[in-house]
Amino acid sequence: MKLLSNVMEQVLKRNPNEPEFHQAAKEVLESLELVAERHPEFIKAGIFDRIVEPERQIIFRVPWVDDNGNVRVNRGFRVQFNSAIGPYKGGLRFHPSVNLGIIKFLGFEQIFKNSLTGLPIGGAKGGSDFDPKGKSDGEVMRFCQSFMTELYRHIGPDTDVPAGDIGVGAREIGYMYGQYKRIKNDFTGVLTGKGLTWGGSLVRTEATGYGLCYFVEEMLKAKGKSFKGATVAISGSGNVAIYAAEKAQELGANVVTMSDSNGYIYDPDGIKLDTVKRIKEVERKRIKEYVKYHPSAQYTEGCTGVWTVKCDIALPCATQNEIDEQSAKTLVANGCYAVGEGANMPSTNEAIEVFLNAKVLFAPAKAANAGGVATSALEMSQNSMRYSWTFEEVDAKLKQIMVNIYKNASAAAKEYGFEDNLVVGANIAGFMKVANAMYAQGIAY
Ligand code: NDP
Ligand code: 2IT
Repeated sequence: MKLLSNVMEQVLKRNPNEPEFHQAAKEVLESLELVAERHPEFIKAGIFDRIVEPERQIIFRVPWVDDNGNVRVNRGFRVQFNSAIGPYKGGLRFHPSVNLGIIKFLGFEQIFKNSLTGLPIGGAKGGSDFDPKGKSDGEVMRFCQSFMTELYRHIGPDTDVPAGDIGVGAREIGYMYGQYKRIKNDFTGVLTGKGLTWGGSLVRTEATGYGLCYFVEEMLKAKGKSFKGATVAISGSGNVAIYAAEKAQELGANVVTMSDSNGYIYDPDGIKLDTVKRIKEVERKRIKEYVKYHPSAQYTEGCTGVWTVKCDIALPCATQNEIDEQSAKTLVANGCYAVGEGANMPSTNEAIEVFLNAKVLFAPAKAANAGGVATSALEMSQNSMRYSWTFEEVDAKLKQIMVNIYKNASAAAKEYGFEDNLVVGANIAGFMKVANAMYAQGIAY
């Protein structure tokens, strides 16, 4: 890094103890060095210095009462990173690991991802260190209500539109939407991922996983390959993993693994998704339950072991940094020829190097998992029109968006001399639109 090394230095200095944010910023800034060279006007206008600094960061107390009458206190976050091309947009994550640095890395990634969708949405992320695991419905409801009692004043259908992420699904969106509506007396599209009878969009539940497979299929097609007959390893067993598995199977793949933070299952005959959906979506139990129903499958403790299973295509759909350098080397040694990132930043920067050096077809998260937020933006459109499209209409739009993202990322990679490097291509294509908008809108003194 030459032109942008001072920007990275400033990120490190100004944001101590935020390794995930440093990692995300480094990957993007390294990709943008040539852009900086070709666009001195962006340097002069401080675009790079400004884009790494969130427009607004909100941290708040979330007190709630558990089933035993004890007062509990969690911390809530909303980082409104960039609004150059549209209202802030991005999910809410409820997980005990959540801290400001993690929300900042996610919000930063969201700027470029949202830009890649081609739809008018800015970048944001939020969440809490609340752990929904083991909590009753009543506890989750009271937490969500308390969280929204503060968050509501910072969001709005034309200001900031949150959605789900890890630990936030249909149930949590429902409780938060109910509380927002009660406080504001407004029935608006302030959240996405809503239920289908109260403003939600068809396909939003499936969108991230389906979109991931549409993207990967396009990437494979360019090299004369496809999902048909391929052995696929998937990590995670949440929203993204389940619908990635569903679409991969539909496209003819044999999906052989799924996991959670405790361990992974291996079913050489192909994962039975009905069982996974029942365990995870209805019963909210652990993935190891799967082997009770399918004794020919194996369960192994420890989640990173999933990458030792031989596969053609790997779809990491759990969490950040779940594939390190060693796991990447194991995947390559076992013949894996394509990786599609369903989770946000699931590969470390060292793992990405391994994949790119081995000429593995690599679909980076901010391009490959953009189908979720793209469909959220389609939900916003439908809410504005007070109208709903059919499943087929939304699905066709999602597919077209994913194909376009692939085309734009691969064209940008080629234009800048990095043919086939979708990491660089996605970063540049996502950045350009935001940078041009920031440039046009001037600097506020
Ligand atoms: P869910 O909460 O539905 O599922 C998360 C899954 O990942 C669970 O199986 C969970 O296991 C596992 N997981 C979570 N944390 C860890 C960890 N530290 N180590 C190992 N496994 C872990 O979340 P989603 O499916 O929505 O999200 C998965 C990923 O996809 C995240 O990176 C998210 O940011 C990203 N994403 C989500 C989108 C969406 O629309 N939902 C859109 C784009 C990206 P356990 O139950 O044990 O915690
Ligand atoms: O990481 C993501 O893109 C999401 N969690 C989805 C965000 C959204 O607003 O739908």
